[in-house]
Amino acid sequence: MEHTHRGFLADCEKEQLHASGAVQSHGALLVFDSEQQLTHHSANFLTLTGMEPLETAQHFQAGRLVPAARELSEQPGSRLMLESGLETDLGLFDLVLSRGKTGQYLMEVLPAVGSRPLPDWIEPPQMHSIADAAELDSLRQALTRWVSAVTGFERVMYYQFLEGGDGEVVAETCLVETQGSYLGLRFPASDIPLIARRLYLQNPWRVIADAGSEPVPLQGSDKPDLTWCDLRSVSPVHAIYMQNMGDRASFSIPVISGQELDALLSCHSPEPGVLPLARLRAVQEVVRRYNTLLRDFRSRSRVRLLDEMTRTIQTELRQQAGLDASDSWQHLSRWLLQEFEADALIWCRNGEQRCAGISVEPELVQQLDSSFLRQTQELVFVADSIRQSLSIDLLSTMAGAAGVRFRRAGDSEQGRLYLLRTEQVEEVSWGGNPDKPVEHHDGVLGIAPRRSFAKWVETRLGYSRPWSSATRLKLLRLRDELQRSEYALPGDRVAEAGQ
Ligand code: BLA
Repeated sequence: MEHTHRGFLADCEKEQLHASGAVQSHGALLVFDSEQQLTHHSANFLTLTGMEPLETAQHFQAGRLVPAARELSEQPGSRLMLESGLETDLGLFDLVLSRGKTGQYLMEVLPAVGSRPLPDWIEPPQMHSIADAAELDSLRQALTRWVSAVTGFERVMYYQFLEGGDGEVVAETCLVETQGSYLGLRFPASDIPLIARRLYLQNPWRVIADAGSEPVPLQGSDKPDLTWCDLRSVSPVHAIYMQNMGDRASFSIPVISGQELDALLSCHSPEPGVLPLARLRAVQEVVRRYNTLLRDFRSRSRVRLLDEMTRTIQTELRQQAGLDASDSWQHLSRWLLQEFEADALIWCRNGEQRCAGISVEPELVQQLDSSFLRQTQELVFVADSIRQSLSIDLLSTMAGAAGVRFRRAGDSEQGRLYLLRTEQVEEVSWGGNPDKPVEHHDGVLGIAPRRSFAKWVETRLGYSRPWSSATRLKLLRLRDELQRSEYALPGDRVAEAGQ
C-alpha cells in the first residue's frame, strides 16, 4: 500500500475558519469599524453580560471602557488585554481588544472568573539555557508537567511538528492513568490543516471551551474577520475530532521558532470550561520564554554544526589531496560514506563517474542523475523514499538518496555527488489509522474525522533510515568547500591531463 503522499487534505483547507460568523458561547463579542461604530454583536451579549450591546458600545466610544483603545496600534492583530475591565450586575469581565485587518476593533468579553477549577500557581521549571538535545527533552517534559499543574488540564502534550507536516507527541503529562497515553504516537498532517496552523502562528493561544456546545451567531451585515479573535467558533470538524478523542476543552499554546510553528503545547480535558485570562497569560508568558531559549539553542546548534563541518571538510579535502590518485579517492569516499552514514556513493565530474560502497544499479543512478539535473533547480535534495519519484520499476535495495551539485573553476559541467541508503523496514506508531483522517460521511458536515485514535502500527516499506535534519545544511557546506578549495579532487581535468 502507498503511504507516502498523505499530506494535507484539500477539503480541510477550504474551511474559512476566520469567517465563521459565530463565537464560542463562554464569551461575548462586539465588533466596531475603524471609527468605533458598532457593526456586529454576538447574539448572547445581553444574556452573558447583562448589558445592551449599544449601551456598551457608547461606553467604549466615550473612552470609559478600555480608555487605552485610542493608543492601540492600527497594526492588524495588535491587542490589549484588560483583566476585570468591566463590571456589570452579572459580575466581573475580562476584556480583550484587538485590531482587525481593516482597522476594526474586536472586543471580547470574558467572565473574569473562569469556568474550570483554578489550581494554585507554582513556579515554572528552571529555564536558563538549553545545552543539548537531552536538556531539550527534559525541559519539554518538565513544561508539560508544569502546564498541567497550573492549568488543571488532565492531559498536556508537547506536539512536535515534523518535516512534511505530520506531528508526534514527544512529551506528555497525563493525570489520569487510565486514559492511556499518546506519547510517541504520530499523527498525520491533515489533523491540523495549514489554514488552522496559520491562525495559531498569529495568536498567543487557542482556547476551546466546549467542543460540545453550539456556536453563537454574530449579528451584523456580514461576517467579520475573526483571525485575531480567540472567541472564534470552533471548526465543526475539529469539534467532532475532539469529542472522538473524549475531550470537551482544549488550550493550545504555539511554540514558534523563527517564523514557523514548531510545536504546540496542547492541553486537553474531558470537562468543558475555561481558565481566567490572567492564568492563560501567565502560562503563555512562560512558553514565550521557552520559545526564546529554543530559538537560541537551535541557532547555537546550527553554528556549532557548521563550524565543525567546515573544519572536518577542510581537513579531509587536504588529506585526500596529499595522496596519489587512487588512494585519494579511497580516502574521500570512505570519509563521505561515514560522515553521511550512507551505504553507497556516486561521484560524477567532467564526464567521469566513480562509485563507492554497495554497488548501485546503473539504471537507478542514471534516473536519479537525470531527475536531479533536469527536473529541479535545487542545489541539494534529500529523500527518504525515492522509488515513487523515479519512473522506473526497478528492484533496488536502495530506498533513500541525497545529492548535491557543485562546479569548480575549469569544470566542463556541474559535478554531482549522490549518497544512497538501503531500504529499512520501519514500524511507525500512529494515533489512529492515518489513511483514514476522514472516516465517515455523516451527511451534515460532509467530512468528519476518524473515530479511533488507538495506536495503529504501520510497517513502512520503501524507506531508508531517515536522513538527519542537518543533512541539507551539511551538503550545502560541502558544496561551498568543494567549489572554493584549491585542493586537487577526483575528476579534476588539469590533474588528469598531467598524468
Ligand atoms: C485543530 N487539530 C487542531 C488542533 C489540534 C489538532 C491540537 C488545535 C486546536 C486544539 O487545541 O484543540 C489535532 N489534537 C490534534 C492532534 C492531537 C490532538 C493531532 O490532541 C494528538 C494527540 N482535523 C482532522 C481533519 C480535519 C481537521 C480531517 O482530523 C479537516 C477536515 C481540521 N483541526 C482541524 C481544524 C482545526 C483543527 C479546522 C482548527 C480548529 C479551530 O481552531 O477552530
